[in-house]
Amino acid sequence: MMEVRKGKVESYIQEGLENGKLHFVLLDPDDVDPETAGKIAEMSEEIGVDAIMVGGSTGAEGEVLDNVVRAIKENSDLPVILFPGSHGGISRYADAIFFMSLLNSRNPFFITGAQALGAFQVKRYGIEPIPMAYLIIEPGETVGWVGDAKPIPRHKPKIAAAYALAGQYLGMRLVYLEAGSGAEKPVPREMIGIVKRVIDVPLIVGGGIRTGEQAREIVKAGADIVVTGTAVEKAGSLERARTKLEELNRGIKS
Ligand code: 1GP
Repeated sequence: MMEVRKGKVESYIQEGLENGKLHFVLLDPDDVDPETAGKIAEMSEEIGVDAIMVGGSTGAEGEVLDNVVRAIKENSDLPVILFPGSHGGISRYADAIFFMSLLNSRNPFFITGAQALGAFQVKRYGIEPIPMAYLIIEPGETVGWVGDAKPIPRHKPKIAAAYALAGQYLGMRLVYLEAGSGAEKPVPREMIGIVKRVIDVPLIVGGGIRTGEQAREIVKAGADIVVTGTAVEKAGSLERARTKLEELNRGIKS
């Protein structure tokens, strides 16, 4: 894809989607050191990944977060999009932030509270905010627990669709279905299909996607953007991370 200009990450995503499906790699600063993050980002760019997301539910804050974002920026031209667990997950070195609301949280802090606490910082640093509806699907894993979500049952796709459409009507320009990082199984295909049929904004799906075949199925079901994290982060070596990235990217794009 083309180079991204500052403040243009959302249009980069939109233009990318005109030509096909996108693959975003999530790096959690609590799990990867800056050097490894830089190398994975460099590899990701070579392989054809479209953006790097940085964030996590625990410990992805302050200097630890800044150092990972800087290492990624130094080693690749891919846009870096923050994926914050709260207002602590903001780094001045990032290009954009998924300004997300965990719509099915029971705790207003994760729906509007953290957003209010972080808003001035986003403005001060000139980070591009991209409004996004964030929905936790069973099992939800750490983010479901930390975010005090009432995870949407896997066999209730219409509940997910209703929340997704509400998100769109509230003005959010992306919808993210999240099974939780490291989930045993990704979001069910039927749920992805029903949500996709109902909304008009791009659909992001992540959590538990480990193989190229799973990624292909997720795209076939209707996802526009696929997020992979654990499969790459925990590959065991950089060489294996490259092989895994290639496999996942092929699944998404072919
Ligand atoms: C988590 O959806 C992302 O927020 C990625 O999940 O780590 O399971 O790939 P995985």
